[in-house]
Amino acid sequence: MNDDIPFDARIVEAKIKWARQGRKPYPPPTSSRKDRLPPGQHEARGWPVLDLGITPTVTPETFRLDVTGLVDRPRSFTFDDLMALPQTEDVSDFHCVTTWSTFDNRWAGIRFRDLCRDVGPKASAAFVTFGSYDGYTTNLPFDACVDDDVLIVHAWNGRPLERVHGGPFRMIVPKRYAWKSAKWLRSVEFHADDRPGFWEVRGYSNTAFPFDDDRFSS
Ligand SMILES: Nc1nc2c(c(=O)[nH]1)N[C@H]1C(S)=C(S)[C@@H](COP(=O)(O)O)O[C@H]1N2
Ligand SMILES: [Mo]
Repeated sequence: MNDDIPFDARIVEAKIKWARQGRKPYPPPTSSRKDRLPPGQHEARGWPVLDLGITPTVTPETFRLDVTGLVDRPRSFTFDDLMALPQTEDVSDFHCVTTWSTFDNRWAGIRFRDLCRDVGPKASAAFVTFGSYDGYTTNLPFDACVDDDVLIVHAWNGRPLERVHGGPFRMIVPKRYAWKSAKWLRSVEFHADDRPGFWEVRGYSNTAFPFDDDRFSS
């Protein structure tokens, strides 16, 4: 259970408790923008920071992204290697399980799909594990990762992605709760089998669909 990560136990214990109780952490929303707000969410002021209490220092010089597992061309990408892949922008909303959402985030980065073109996942690669510099992991089905809006981002609203938000590179997977979007991206591994990540083994939903209020595993 990632027991070697020196995470902040208070942060982790509180979230495990919610998962055990299977309860919604706060009352339902009163927002007028219900149409784009998933159940139980509210629009945050600013962009909150949420992680395990560890903020790794990763610079463009030291950054590496190791892509391994069921791929034809495994590769360790440098910062410049990633920036040399096709660049794109997308605007999306972001939903954290602790009930805050942020709207209209303008992301710049590389489509995960374009990274896949480079490494060539094998037909047997059905699941992906994202690994981070703080030791965090999260998992997704491969199919969920190749949507247009799934990006490896390096900028937010026209500015380089701040270190506290996972810079230099993090994942953004808008259709799932934010814990599926790994900050300080370090590795991508393709598997035939599903391997639950840090929160997924601690009572959080494996699927994590905000609009289904799909927060905890039953
Ligand atoms: N590496 C790493 N990525 C992570 C986390 C983490 O603890 N470590 N927390 C996740 C959770 S629970 C959330 S809500 C978002 C928060 O991203 P933010 O701090 O940029 O808002 O990052 C996700 N990605
Ligand atoms: Mo979260």
